[in-house]
Amino acid sequence: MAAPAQNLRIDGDRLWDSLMEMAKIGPGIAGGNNRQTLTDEDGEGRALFQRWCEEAGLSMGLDQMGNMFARREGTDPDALPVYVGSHLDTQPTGGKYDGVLGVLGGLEIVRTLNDLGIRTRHPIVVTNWTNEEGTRFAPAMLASGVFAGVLDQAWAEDRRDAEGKRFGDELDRIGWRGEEEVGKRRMRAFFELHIEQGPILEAEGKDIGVVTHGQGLRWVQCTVTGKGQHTGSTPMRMRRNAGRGLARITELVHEIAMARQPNAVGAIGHIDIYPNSRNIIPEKAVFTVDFRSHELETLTGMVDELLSKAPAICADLGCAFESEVVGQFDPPAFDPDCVASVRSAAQRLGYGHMDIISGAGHDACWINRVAPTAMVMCPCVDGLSHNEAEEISRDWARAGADVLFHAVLETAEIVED
Ligand code: HGY
Ligand code: MN
Ligand code: MN
Repeated sequence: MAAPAQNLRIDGDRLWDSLMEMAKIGPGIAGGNNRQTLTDEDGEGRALFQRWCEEAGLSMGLDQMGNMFARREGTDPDALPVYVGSHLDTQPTGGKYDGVLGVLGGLEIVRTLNDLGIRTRHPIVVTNWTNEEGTRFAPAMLASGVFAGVLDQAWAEDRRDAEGKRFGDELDRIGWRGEEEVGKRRMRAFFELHIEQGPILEAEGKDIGVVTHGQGLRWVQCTVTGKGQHTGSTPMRMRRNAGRGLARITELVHEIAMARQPNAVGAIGHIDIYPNSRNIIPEKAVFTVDFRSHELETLTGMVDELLSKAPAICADLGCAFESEVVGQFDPPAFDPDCVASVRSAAQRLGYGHMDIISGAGHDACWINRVAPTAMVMCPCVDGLSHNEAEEISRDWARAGADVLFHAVLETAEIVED
């Protein structure tokens, strides 16, 4: 298959305008977005994406987990489609680009092919995966995990948010559950464009990250149980303070990751204290440890060390300790041929690029189990993400979408007139 011509480029201004338009839906309080999965705002964002897809002549498929599949026909209807996409849901204090750049970058490829009248042999399908973030309904990458057959659909639909609302009920409530069975689609390949969400590309002065691998992840939800008592009248020696267990385990998690540098990270991002009253000694602390590494042995070693030490720490405080793994995936290695098409696209287009390991999890990490998959990354300012101040430049968005365009086009095969 001949490589796409060097002058084939997407319309960076149109992509940027679409990003800004989508960012108006589910605005945050500090310039970013709060468009959490299966909220009304998520429904609005889906409707806008659907309208844009229909305006681009795409036919929309929707499966039972709310995954959206907007299809542009190829000349060979039997050829497996090339999928391209990411997610439209955001963190509660999310940015405008995490996930959205990958979905709208895929749409921009279709818009450009329409403008240029280019036909491809393989169909192209632009995808929005439901609940990539996993912040309202754990775990992350929930619907792509069901699609890849690694997560059970009934289990996924029973996941509950902090208010006890059920995933399946919320999907029905916003009206975005399709009839299509999940995971029956077969793909020629899947490509995902995503901001790096880390500082490496910007620091190295590169416009493109060629993602060869991803980090594996373990989310260990811990429960420390002590005794709720009066903060004023209870003698110190009688206290069983669950908050102290949280504090000591927070430090332990940091030490476990620091002992494995540079190939490990660990932190506790989700914390609930009960009853969370100013004058009651914390009775219970529920929190999630987030460990990551691209080395499986390092990742499992961190979990083992946590679970070997945490019970004794809590016992010493007169508290009980329980844990449950609520999210996990092993370190993925992406498809060498797809990765090569990303790398050659960056070279052909003259963008500075480097191989990189993804620090964050992505839907591509699961889809990599069922189809040849690769990712394209662009920098973000100061490496900041999962923060409303997340920012990228127009040039970075354009570069990422150009490389995505060429990788998709090379795989979907241009049909010469
Ligand atoms: O948690 C992650 O890595 C992804 O951003 N959901
Ligand atoms: Mn993301
Ligand atoms: Mn994210």
